[in-house]
Amino acid sequence: MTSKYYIDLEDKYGAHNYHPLPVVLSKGEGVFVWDVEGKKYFDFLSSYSAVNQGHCHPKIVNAMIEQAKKLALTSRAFHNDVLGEYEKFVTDYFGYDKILPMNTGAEGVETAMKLARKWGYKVKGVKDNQAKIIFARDNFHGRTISVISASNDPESTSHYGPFTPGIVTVPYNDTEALAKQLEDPDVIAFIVEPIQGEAGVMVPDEGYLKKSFELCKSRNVLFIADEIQTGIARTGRMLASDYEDIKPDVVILGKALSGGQYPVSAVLADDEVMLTIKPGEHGSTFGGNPLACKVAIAALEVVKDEKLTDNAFKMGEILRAGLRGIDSDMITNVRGKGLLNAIVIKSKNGIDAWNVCLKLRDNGLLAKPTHGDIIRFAPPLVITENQIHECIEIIRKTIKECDN
Ligand code: IF1
Repeated sequence: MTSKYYIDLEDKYGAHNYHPLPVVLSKGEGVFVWDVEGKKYFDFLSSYSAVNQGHCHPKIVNAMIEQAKKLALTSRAFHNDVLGEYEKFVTDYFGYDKILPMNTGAEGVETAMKLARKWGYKVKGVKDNQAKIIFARDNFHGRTISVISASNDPESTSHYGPFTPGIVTVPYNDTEALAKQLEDPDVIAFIVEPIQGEAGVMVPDEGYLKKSFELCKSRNVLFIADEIQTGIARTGRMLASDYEDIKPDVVILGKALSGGQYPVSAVLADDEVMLTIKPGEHGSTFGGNPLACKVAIAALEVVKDEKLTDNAFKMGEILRAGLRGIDSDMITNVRGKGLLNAIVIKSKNGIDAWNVCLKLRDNGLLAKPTHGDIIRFAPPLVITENQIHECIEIIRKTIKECDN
């Protein structure tokens, strides 16, 4: 069957809620994916930073298969012999008292919002139904109604109202605006991405996170980091928050927590916050299932065993230097941290970022444009130095083809 066959099937039987690059993948291994015609590509998206450990990492696949043969799901009505082991492992790994396991990123954010409200009423003493959560503008935290209630992107929000109340927004990278909102005693949390992914890999000024954290602390407000995309070695630190030596009150993880092998998300917090949620008040059929737990342990072990944090940092420096060395006025900006990067494309001869991505595809590298003019470059963190150089050459050659 050809690519066209599969694309037509999706078009006919699937909801039209995506506009994918026309390529149909059927196999992945490490930094590579293959399409149904057998063509091989470098994956420069990594499933939006879920596949940090590389596609189908044998250690993660093996953990999955072994557990799948034994016990996949108990629900939380009963205990299982893997959940506790995972909870100990992951809380030691990230240095928090407790974890609340969920499945998708959006659920993790929803959980953090509920947790923050509960803490606001039970510990901070805000009057019932008055709590407010601050978000940064241009955020992306997922697709559920409460989460899009914090969004200012019309694509995410229009015709999906009415929205969840108790949300205020401030400009990103603006601590003065944050300080002003924090004067409201009903504010209980600030939820922020350490680097805004969907906004186009917007890296804030150095010190922004630390200052924001300190402002929150001075007002008895929870600082909540959405590290779903930036966490688990992606930016060259285990968490992007580590760059500014802050320990968020609450951390939300997803994506690479499973190496992309299975939907696994988590909310981490210390007891003062986490123990405000009581039995029966929150949960999920699949959250913390034995399969997810084994996959996540393996995925986190791979990150340490293969020193992916260091590799992401080093390969990121080489990649950005290489991209900045491409002599073309079509590239107007190169930014990022570790292996979470983006270039900004100025259209030329009618060739825009989408066309550049089609040509990158033809030349063996897959990347996706966002906001019309930005291309994200985020390969799996297992990429080697030789491969990074090979990819810089593919990008250079592609830009040259577009730029004449
Ligand atoms: C899609 C972008 C990336 C996230 C952060 C929560 C979630 C995400 C910081 C929700 C999800 C995704 C989902 C994906 C596109 C994507 C994305 F382009 F929208 F911005 F990664 F860059 N917090 N990000 O980045 O996690 O519920 O999806 O598991 O197709 O919507 P989820």
